[in-house]
Order: sequence, then structure tokens, then C-alpha cells
Amino acid sequence: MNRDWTATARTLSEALPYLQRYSGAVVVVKFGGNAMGDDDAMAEFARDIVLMKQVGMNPVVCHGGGPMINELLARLGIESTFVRGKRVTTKETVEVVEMVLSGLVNKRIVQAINDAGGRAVGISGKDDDLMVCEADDPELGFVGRPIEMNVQIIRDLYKAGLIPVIAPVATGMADNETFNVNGDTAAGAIAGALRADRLLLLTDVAGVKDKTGQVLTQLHPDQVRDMIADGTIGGGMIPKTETALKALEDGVRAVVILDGRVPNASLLELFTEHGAGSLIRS
Ligand code: X2W
Repeated sequence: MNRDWTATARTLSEALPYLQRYSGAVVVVKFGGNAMGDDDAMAEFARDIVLMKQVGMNPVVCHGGGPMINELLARLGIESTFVRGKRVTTKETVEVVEMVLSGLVNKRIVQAINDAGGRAVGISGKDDDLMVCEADDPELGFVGRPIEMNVQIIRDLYKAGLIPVIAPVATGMADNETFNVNGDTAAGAIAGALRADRLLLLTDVAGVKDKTGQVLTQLHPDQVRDMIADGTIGGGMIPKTETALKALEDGVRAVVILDGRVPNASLLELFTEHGAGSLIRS
């Protein structure tokens, strides 16, 4: 292959202002189950995260894994039911949720980051009481809404050169209570508590679209509220944009909703003028 090495060098040079801007920045990356592809795509995601760390940023990975939970529940003969985008979670289901998220999915991401030369540590919202929840809605069972965040553990990890990888499973106020938390909700709560510079929501759509289906690259929170109210934003984009609005209120500087299946999606967003997806900021 005849590569244009001059272009590679120019790309690096053009990234300098972005590297300077984001030096020391805390970037929470939500990696949704739908954005996780095959092993190659996972390896590429991991390389992007390790690159962020290498250039002096503090990436914090919060993941989902809904499709992987569905798969194991199906194998066990348990039906998956969703209400307003959230899984109805019985005592039996929550055990499967914890096994899949804290076990399979979390360790797959940790391993991929470590294989890419990073130092990932996988935890869940239970570790050091990172995320304490109460029941979100009686109809949903053991679905948690974060009411208390203790993010010092995350700061301790990134200051020590480690990359935290967090599964959205949490403790309740009562003993032995386990809550299933929507991955976007958990990422937003963590980003908010950290006052993160960026929250990247990696999903399987290109971003927030207007009525004509065009992706909007920049949005003000008021615009997002109007679009939710008039129905332009619908379906699965509602919880994502609501998470974004809440995170901005909590002090996150900007939220980006982008397609995680695009190669190097995070790098495209952070280190190029082009950007990616929809950026929401006041
Ligand atoms: C989600 C947690 C995983 C998740 C679930 O049980 O599927 C609730 O719905 P994605 O891949 O980001 O959708 N929890 C309460 O959010 O995964």
C-alpha cells in the first residue's frame, strides 16, 4: 500500500491545538451495547481510549450492554420487557444483568484496553459506593435512579494512571439491594458528579436529527427541549438527550451524541475540526 506519510504527519500537526485544549480534560465515554461491534471494532475503540490517556486526557469509560443481557436472558428462557426504554427488572433479572454487565461486558472492555497498552480497571457502581440508587419507578422493579455519587474512586484511579471502566450496576440504600441502571443515566450521573469536560455518548445513530433527517452538529439545550416537546426528538433519542440536558445542568461542559460504529469516532470528535455527531452545549 502506498500511504501518504506526509498527510499522516500533517494530521498529527493539525491535532496540536486540540491536544493542548484537552490536556488534563476529563472525558466520560459511554460505550453502548449497540455501538460495540466485533473484536476488531472493540480493539479500535480501546486504541482510541488508550490514545486519549497517552496524550494527557483522563478518559472514563461507562458502558452498557443491553443486547448482551437480552441474549443471556433469552438463553435462560426469561423474556425481556422494556417500559419507556428501560428494562423491567425482577430480582431474577437483576442477577443476570449484574453477571453480564460487571462480568462479561466489563471484562471484555478492560481486556481490550489492556491489550492496546492501557491500564484499565473494571468496577461497577457498587465499588466504593460510587453510585447509590433508589427505585426509579415501581413499575420497573429493580431499576435504579442515582441519588448519591461518590466519584473519588474514579479520580483516584485516573490520577494513578489507570483507566476506569464502569458497569452501570449499583447499590441501594438497603442492605443487599442491587439496581440495574440505564447505561446513559449512569454515564450522565458520573460525568455530572465529575464536572467532566466532555460526555461522549457513543451509540448506533449519527446524532440528533431535525425534521428532514439531517444531523444537527451543534445544539443549544433550549433547542433540544423544544425538539423533545414538538416530537422531532423521539424514541431512543429521548433518554439520551434528557441525559445530556441533566449532565449539562450538573456542570458537564458539553455533551456529544455520536455513532460509535464509525471508525475512530471519539478521535474524530475530539481531535479534528470536523467533529462528529451532535454537540450539545449552552
Ligand atoms: C440497561 C442496562 C444496560 C444498558 C438494561 O438492562 O439493558 C436498564 O434498562 P445499553 O447497551 O447502553 O442500552 N438498564 C435499566 O443501558 O445498555
